Amino acid sequence: MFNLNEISKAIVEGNRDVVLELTRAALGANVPAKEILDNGLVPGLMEVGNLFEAGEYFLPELLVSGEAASGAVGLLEPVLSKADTPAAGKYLIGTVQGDVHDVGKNIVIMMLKGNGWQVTDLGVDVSPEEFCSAVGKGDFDILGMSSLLTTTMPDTVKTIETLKTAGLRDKVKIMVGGAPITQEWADKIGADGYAPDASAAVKVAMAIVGKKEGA
Ligand code: B1M
Repeated sequence: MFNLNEISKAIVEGNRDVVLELTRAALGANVPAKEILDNGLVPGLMEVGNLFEAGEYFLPELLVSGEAASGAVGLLEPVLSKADTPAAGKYLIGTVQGDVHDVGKNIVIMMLKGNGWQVTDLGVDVSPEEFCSAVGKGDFDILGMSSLLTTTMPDTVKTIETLKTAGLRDKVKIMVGGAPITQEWADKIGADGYAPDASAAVKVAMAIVGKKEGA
């Protein structure tokens, strides 16, 4: 049996080489990519967050652990993004302005792609104007905004307001997510959907366009 705790430990230690080596080994041992994420990478990052909050880790530690996790997520991409389902719809996504966290967003993207979504990723630190311009030019079913900081949550509202001003709010359904975001927040700002994690994001997206997962 593969010990995924070793991946968590290497994430906490910020040891990118070991994280990559163990992730490759886990994939080679046929451990499902979702399990590597849920029981290896994510718990490691959560522990890093706890150590940061406790004042034992600082920004450099967050950075190296974040980079190690991003590298491993890259290795899981071909597995998680492989879609054998019919086209589900078009999804535009980005991390809101002032926020550079993208590990969670990238996992959401992989899961969406793996379920037949065509995804356009605007990256991180995306301004309301950039979101708005992309919505105007494209024919997306859903716009998804990721926010990992309490200080950037209001940027989800700014984007919605900017879309309203441009007369584009009704052109697209809006989903929000990220650690500090809640269903209550989504309701308050008038978003059409909220998901606490990547698997739920796929379910919510499918429900929004009236399709079933894997259908
Ligand atoms: Co930062 N950071 N960080 N950080 N960082 C957090 C988020 C924090 C909780 C750590 C802590 O204090 N415990 C804290 C935020 C506190 C708060 O506001 N509530 C924090 C802070 C304070 C900061 C800085 C301000 C630190 C500083 O400078 N003093 C700074 C801000 C920089 C900025 O953005 N302007 C900062 C910087 C960074 C790094 C850049 C160094 C690095 C990010 C690297 C990267 O992303 N490429 C980093 C990291 C690694 C973290 C932690 C440790 C890990 C984040 C992560 O990847 N989690 C994080 C601690 C934590 O999360 N507990 C922390 C794993 C990931 C799989 O989960 O991103 O939540 P998550 O995504 C999930 C769900 O949320 C959901 O699905 C995903 C997969 O299941 N989801 C969606 C996400 N987006 C979605 C969208 C959807 C639906 C679901 O629909 C559209």
